[in-house]
Amino acid sequence: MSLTKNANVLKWIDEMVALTKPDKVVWIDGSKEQLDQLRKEAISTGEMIELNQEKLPGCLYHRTLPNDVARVEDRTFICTSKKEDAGPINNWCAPDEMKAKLLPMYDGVMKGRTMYVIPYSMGPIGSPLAKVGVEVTDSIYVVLNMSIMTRMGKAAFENLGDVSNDFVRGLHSKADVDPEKRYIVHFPEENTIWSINSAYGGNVLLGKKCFALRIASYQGKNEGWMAEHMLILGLKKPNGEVKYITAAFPSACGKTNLAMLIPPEGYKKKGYEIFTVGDDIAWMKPGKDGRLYAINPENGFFGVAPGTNDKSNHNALASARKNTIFTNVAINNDDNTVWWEKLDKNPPVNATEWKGAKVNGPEYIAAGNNLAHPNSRFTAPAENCPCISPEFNNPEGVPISAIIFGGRRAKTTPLVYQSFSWAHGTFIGSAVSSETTAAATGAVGVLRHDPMAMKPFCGYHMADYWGHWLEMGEKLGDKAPKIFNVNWFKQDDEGNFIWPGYGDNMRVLDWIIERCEGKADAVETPIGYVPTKTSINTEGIEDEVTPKVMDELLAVDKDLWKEEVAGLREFYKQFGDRLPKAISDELNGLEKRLG
Ligand code: OXD
Ligand code: MN
Repeated sequence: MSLTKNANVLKWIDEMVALTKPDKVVWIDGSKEQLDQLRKEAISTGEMIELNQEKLPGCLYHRTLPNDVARVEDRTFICTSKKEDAGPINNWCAPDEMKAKLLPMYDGVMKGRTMYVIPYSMGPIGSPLAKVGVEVTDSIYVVLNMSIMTRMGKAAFENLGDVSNDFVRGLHSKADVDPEKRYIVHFPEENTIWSINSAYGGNVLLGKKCFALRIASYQGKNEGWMAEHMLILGLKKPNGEVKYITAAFPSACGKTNLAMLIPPEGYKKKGYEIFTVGDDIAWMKPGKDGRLYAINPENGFFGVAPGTNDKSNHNALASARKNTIFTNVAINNDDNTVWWEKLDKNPPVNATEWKGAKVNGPEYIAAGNNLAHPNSRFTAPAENCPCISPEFNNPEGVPISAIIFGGRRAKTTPLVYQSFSWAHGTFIGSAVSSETTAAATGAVGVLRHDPMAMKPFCGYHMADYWGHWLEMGEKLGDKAPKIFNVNWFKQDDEGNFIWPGYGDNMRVLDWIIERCEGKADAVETPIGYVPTKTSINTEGIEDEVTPKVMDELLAVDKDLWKEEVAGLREFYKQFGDRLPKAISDELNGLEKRLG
């Protein structure tokens, strides 16, 4: 039975049914009974494995095919009617041509299968910043993940009403999970996403990267708001005041860890606390008071498991102890629990590795293998997070004081610096580059430009996107958040990280908030305001972060920066005359200051 009278939805569902020809159509109402039933069904077919229900209540395990373990950027397309609107760093195809290619693949693809119709809201239901999507899929794994990652079910339709056409249409079929026919396709002008031949999260949970970043960035440009690849955190000060920060880092560079940071002892004692609003995506819009407000459109965390442990992210681990779906991690067969690299120092002897083979964990690792896939994931409900913000469901969002950019850089980029202005901050965001990670297929550890951490996620021309940033800055004026850049990954000549990171990143957040309040000290350098040698609090880590190490962390090496400028000049060339003048002015200004 359909859950809505909205004629636009009903017409589109009819079309999708006529195209994919499922045996059965099931509307997902979001009820516990229905989800329990689907869990049972997925366990009975082997699609999901039930984990130890005493140690991990409500937790399930899923394994994807070895050819389907990460986002496929080379098969991801932005199909705008004009090629130039997709820009030089998106794959583009004319909408008609792409449809002509994909329609035969979708034709009858759900024969013998059930089509699940998933209504969902990105953002708290009733929020002026929230938006509705409907995903049809032939995968229970998708339904169960969407039930964690979004506000899913009947209530989302109530938000849409009976007449609105403002919903994003997502069509997914795992088809034959054939990598040669895998496509993740966006039609921003039609609010439409088509995904086929994948069953891996980032390619199939269409509310996430496809809607909340690619389609939403396009909507945001047209409607005067911003969709960003950013975490959102609240920093509570000893006086009880909470300041909110967003931060954009490329995939698998520690957004989830920063969002759930536990402050060092000294800070805790003084009364500092960190609250998580979001770990991956922020939608931001000017509020009535002229400040920039952010919501997290998601309702859960799709986090990278390897590297997550009690020290790196206690709160993420705690979030993934119940009602969580694990994908492509290893199983400890002794007690039917999960394991991944760096969870602890005791890989299970009686293990099943991520592809499904029974192995001796320690021996398997010693032979150079991974027990869990490097991009294996946990899908955990936000409500499980011990430090979830009391404002998580606030429909108005939270006011942002600071925006942070960052990436993995062994050299060049100091621990932290502040931009001179919003335009300079936009330039800094446009200039982000980072060493690649396992979140996408392709080589790992290669330096690539990843502007605002949005390279794989911007749904339109990247230079126009920078133009939109500049316009937003003009609109916000002196109420605009201050913009910073951080680098937790600086290395010495032997390749050791020289900043402790994790909880100690609190020290940098502290400096950032104090800068916003006009308190902390900084020196003006050619690249921006860098902390003075003593303005980052190192109490408790003086042995590790000696004054000499701090010098290295804060160094601005002019020769390396001149190379950076040359690299950027080359990078910007592809944007031609669509590159905003303010960005090239900033680059010229930097070059001049470097002398
Ligand atoms: C993610 C990603 O899954 O950025 O969040 O790849
Ligand atoms: Mn991400």
